[in-house]
Amino acid sequence: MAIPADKKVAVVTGASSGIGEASARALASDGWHVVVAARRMDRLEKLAEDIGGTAVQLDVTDQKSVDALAEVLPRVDLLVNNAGGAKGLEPLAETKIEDWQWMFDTNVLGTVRVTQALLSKLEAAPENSGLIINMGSVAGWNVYEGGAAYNNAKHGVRVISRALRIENHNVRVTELDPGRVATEEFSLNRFRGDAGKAAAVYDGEVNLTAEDIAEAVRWVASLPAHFNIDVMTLKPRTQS
Ligand code: 8X3
Repeated sequence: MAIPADKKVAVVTGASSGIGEASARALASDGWHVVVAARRMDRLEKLAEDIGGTAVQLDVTDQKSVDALAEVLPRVDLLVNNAGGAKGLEPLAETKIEDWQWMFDTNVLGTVRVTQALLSKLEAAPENSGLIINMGSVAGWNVYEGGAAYNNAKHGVRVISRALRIENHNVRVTELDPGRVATEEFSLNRFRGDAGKAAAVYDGEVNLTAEDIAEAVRWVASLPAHFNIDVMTLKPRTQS
């Protein structure tokens, strides 16, 4: 679907599943025109059809792909930098450098690339209402065994949120930091496709769902332009 110029436009990266998909659905139900962006077009097109949004293929690790996204957007009122993920859970001594590179390229540089490309459009939102929501993690506050690379990357996302807030007063910046959210793909990716290990993380636990996080996205995005939420930590009741 074409992107209307007379409706508030939200861009959600990593929208083909999990928190990204749920956020896109929640925002659409609140009246946003949602541009869903990710690599997997088959899933995106179905989602866009469901929510009356627009699907755009995006690889946040590829500058050309990010620039192409910016080119098709007549306006942007909200950017949800959600693309990212974890790969591996080995002790630092055994981590693979290519896993670090992937985690930095998606979580950190992906957030920077998309933010840089869309910032002027966000700045042009009416009455300085432009908003960026960065998907951080409790991993950006803590260090846990096997988390060295992912912890680093999510600490990096937090630095991006803070730097933007200091440097740019025309655009609001919120960081959402989820804890344990039962999202199959996140865990499968972390455990390199081992479905048993991926599921075991959530078994017998109280978990949040992607829809819980999407509810926070929807609420933050509904706030008036004078109101900025800096950081929200979102955890299931039993997660310390
Ligand atoms: C994912 C949450 O606790 O696995 O960002 O690091 S955690």
